[in-house]
Amino acid sequence: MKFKMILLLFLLALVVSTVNAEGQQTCAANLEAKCDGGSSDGWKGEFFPGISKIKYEGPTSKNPLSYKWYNAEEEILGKKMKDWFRFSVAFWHTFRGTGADPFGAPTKSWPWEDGTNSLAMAKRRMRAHFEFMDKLGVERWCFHDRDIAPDGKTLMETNANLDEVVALAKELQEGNKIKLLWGTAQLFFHPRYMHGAATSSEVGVYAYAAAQVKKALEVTHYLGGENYVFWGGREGYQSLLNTDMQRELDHLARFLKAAADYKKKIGFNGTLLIEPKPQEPTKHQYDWDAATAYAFLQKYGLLGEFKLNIECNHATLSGHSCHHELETARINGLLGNIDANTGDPQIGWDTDQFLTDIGEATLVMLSVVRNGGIAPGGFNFDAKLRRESTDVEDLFIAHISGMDTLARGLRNVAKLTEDGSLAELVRKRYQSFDTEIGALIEAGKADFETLEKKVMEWGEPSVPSGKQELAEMIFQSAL
Ligand code: XLS
Ligand code: NI
Ligand code: NI
Repeated sequence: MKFKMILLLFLLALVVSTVNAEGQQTCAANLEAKCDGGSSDGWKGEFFPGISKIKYEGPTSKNPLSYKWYNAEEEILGKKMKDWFRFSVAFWHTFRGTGADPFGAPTKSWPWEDGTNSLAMAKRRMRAHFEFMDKLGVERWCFHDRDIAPDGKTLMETNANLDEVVALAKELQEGNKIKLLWGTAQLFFHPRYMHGAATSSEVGVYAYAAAQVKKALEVTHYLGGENYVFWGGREGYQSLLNTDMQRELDHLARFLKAAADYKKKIGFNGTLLIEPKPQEPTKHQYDWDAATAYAFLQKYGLLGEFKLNIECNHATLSGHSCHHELETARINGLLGNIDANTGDPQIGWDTDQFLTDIGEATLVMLSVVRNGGIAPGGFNFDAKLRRESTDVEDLFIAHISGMDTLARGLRNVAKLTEDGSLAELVRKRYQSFDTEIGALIEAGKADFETLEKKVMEWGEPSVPSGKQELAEMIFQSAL
């Protein structure tokens, strides 16, 4: 009897330990633990056990882990929803975001993190990232070079680390049919970049940044990246008193031209994108907003080589709306990509929240639909969980919510398009130009004498209502 009991307990223990080895982590979820000495990433089984593939369940679903509005394969305005959006997960927020803020320590303790910045940890994180995208049903991702692999002691060692993680990412991309929307170089975190990268006052730093971008372009190309982003977080100034602004802008232009040349040299066909932002961390970033970036590209003969990556939170920081920035980019043929996020009207910095305002999402989608889509760009969730959101499932919920909000925006634009009255209101507003004299003006053939003659003939012009409230009413009725 006693023997039978012991045998039973032994068998039970065996079953439990096997299940554990197959389905759970094998490394402690903490601190200095390097359970396998760093040779492999030492994780077996799923990273997100208990979460299965997120499905479309429709607007009546109460399941937080389902799509209510985003139905990837559904056709809207002649394109599948997934092709309008080309959604992307930002590796830095989702897998490197710690919840720390200028006043407080990290709050996240994801089970797969061991507290180190080792190469083994980088690989484990990469595998968690691909399982996350697969379960979420998002087919694209974005990264900074230093998010995905740790710095080494020399540039050579750093590049070797990067190559090792990139090789794994390439394997995982192929296995999961996931693509790289864009890569970028982190030219703002390391102290060497404190005065800027391409606009640093130190020539050695300019050269270092060039070497870093060279490598980042190469790995982006190797991973089949569809775009490459330049966000000049430290390309700006804190004080004009110690800054030669003209020289710094000239250097920035030389740097971007060299990047465009190198892109061609290695046969990389992705679009180069500049991401405007007015400030933070600098007091004044040179690529302040879309119009400033456009003027810069024009001045330095770089139009045609670059497009823009518009981030909604950056738009509001610059005193514009996201819609304004998107329209400015669109009408100049520069709308390349969207960093889909939003800010907080009461907090003055780049809070990088997931977009949940349906009105804002509808305005964003108005521009995107007018542009005929944004491929080869996409919607990159440059957005992070709030510091207080600490469950693993929150990572899913946040992305689902952002995707559903934008999907509602697209559905609303389809309603507005079908209804047609908003477009008709705008058409009517300008119809006085659909005349002989209007056509002359638009063709640049109406001189001031001709126009003066017309005024003598017409007398005081009649000025009709702008119908703003009606436009707002039509817009609201689609939400
Ligand atoms: C920061 C930027 C950054 C870029 C990529 O404010 O949004 O995350 O998108 O370097
Ligand atoms: Ni961004
Ligand atoms: Ni940002």
